[in-house]
Amino acid sequence: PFLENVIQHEQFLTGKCDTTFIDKTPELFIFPTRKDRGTKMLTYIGNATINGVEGTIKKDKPQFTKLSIPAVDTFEEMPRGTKQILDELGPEGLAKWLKEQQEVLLTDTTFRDAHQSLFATRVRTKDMLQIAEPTARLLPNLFSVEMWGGATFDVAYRFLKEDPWTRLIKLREQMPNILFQMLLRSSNAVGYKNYPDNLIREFVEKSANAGIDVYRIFDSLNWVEGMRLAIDSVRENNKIAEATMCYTGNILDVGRKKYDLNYYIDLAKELEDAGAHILGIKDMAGLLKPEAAYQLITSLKDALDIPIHLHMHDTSGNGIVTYTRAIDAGVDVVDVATGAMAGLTSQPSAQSLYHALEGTGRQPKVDIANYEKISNYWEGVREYYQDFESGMKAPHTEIYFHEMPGGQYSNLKQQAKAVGLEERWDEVKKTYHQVNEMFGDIIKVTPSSKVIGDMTLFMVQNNLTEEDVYERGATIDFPDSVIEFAQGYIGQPYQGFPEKLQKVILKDREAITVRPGELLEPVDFKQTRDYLFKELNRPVSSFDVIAHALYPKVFMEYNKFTETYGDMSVLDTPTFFYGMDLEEVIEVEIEKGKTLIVKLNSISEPKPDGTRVVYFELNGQSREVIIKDNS
Ligand code: 3PY
Ligand code: ZN
Repeated sequence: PFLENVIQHEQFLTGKCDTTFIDKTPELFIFPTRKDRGTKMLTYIGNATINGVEGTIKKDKPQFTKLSIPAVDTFEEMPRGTKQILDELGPEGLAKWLKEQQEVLLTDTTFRDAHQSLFATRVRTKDMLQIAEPTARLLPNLFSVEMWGGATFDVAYRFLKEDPWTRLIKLREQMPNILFQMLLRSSNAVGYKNYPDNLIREFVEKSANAGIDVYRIFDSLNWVEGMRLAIDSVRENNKIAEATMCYTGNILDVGRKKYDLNYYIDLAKELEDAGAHILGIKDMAGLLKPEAAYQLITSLKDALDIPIHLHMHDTSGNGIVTYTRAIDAGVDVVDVATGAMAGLTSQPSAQSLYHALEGTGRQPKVDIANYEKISNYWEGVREYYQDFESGMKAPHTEIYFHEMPGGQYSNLKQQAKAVGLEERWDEVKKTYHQVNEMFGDIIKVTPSSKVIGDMTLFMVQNNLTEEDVYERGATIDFPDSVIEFAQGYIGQPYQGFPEKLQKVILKDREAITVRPGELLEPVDFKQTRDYLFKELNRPVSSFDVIAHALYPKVFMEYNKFTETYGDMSVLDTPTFFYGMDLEEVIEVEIEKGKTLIVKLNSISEPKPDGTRVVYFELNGQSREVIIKDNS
């Protein structure tokens, strides 16, 4: 609106105006009032109070218990950790050091995959920051903290209305001693499609500068060609390339030949040759059974020189057994989550594993009492996010049948609910299995899992059988992600596409067999920066430019939000999700040393136009905001 007001008007600029100009163009004289920070924030709180927040259940603000933040001496010197080892020895030196350790090392995923898999990636930076320094001080022997990448990037902008780069930078300040790890979807970066090569390089360089040390790099079809650029970029930045193979199927099932032990050994060697400092094994659904883990790790230890890092989800309830067998076989690092954020679709519990390894000689060197303190904190925080939990209450061994990744389960369930398929969830899971077979039994992890998920919902919603797809395919408009998959835009599946299905989906479209990134125009960073500067009317960082290149729409909407309401990452989480109770008083530190005290006094009945007046006190002064009641 600023750009359209009177001083930009052509006629005004020529100077040829008399008073009729005002009469003819009254709209030019409506000037937006610039709201101050306090009013913007009150508008957000008023809105959350009256209308609720997307994804939460509209209800009175729940009463939460006070969080238990472990006391640490912040004046003491920070204990040394793996970050110092990397800085001193470099990535090769660190990998060598890792192989020499007698005990198994731990990656803690609480800041990333645990909440991605338990409650749709909703943990806000504020809740991480309060426990960051205590974690660094109380658990300095961790191998790494996985705290970025995967879905955290998108969800931060889209739903939490906060900047993921700020999360990285602030956490880094608080945790200078432990390696920071992220999940990088190779040429899909932290998105769902292929991006141009220069964007991947820029993303790796800038995230490395901002604090990422270990990159778990995977391709959603285990297609090594799709991973080379990411591996090379990480190496060029002198960071740790953990090239990763995704585990699917079951190597113990002799009837299922596609992904057998040899498949994984060959793939691992290819990744080592491609420059991996560490081999990652990513069991995104939790399908690796204990004996399979023993055989796999034993063979890989024989075949490779680099250390091995195992990641899994505990959906089946067998996670600790799998880990203990993998540790017997010599795995170097495993992924765990702090107890209160572990189990089910998340990672196995750090504390459970610690106790399970007593007397084995490979028990991790962590202070278990400290882990319990950290876990207590998260137990409280988890309550804030109750509305996003998937509802899974006990282990699901049916995972071995449908093979859905931990991170997808809660998401797909939400999506199914959104399109009215909640009652047919069982059918959705069965169809998911069937669609995987139709697609030739593919690796299922973001974004290939999304292809299977989208096709599944599409078939269930439209009551389509497999035969229908082949017989009536010519008249069916398949979901975009399915078409892109058939076109080769997310890469080449192992042993190729099933031809008949590919033809039905493609119709007269062409499929590619080269790396999609080769065909994409490079991003013009300068042009993006100029565009953003003009649009946002504020200084634009390299981080903004990358974010816009990755998700233009989400990023612009995020900016619109902050323009309207300000930076709401400063609010406590209960207020962010549920607004305020009548008579409640909260304190909001909007910047260091600057705190606003907010009291909600009353809310008027709706007026005929559907608006309500919300009466606050802000630092003792009355303030009112007008909010449209959407109910
Ligand atoms: C992601 O890509 O976000 C995953 O966690 C896949 O398992
Ligand atoms: Zn995972």
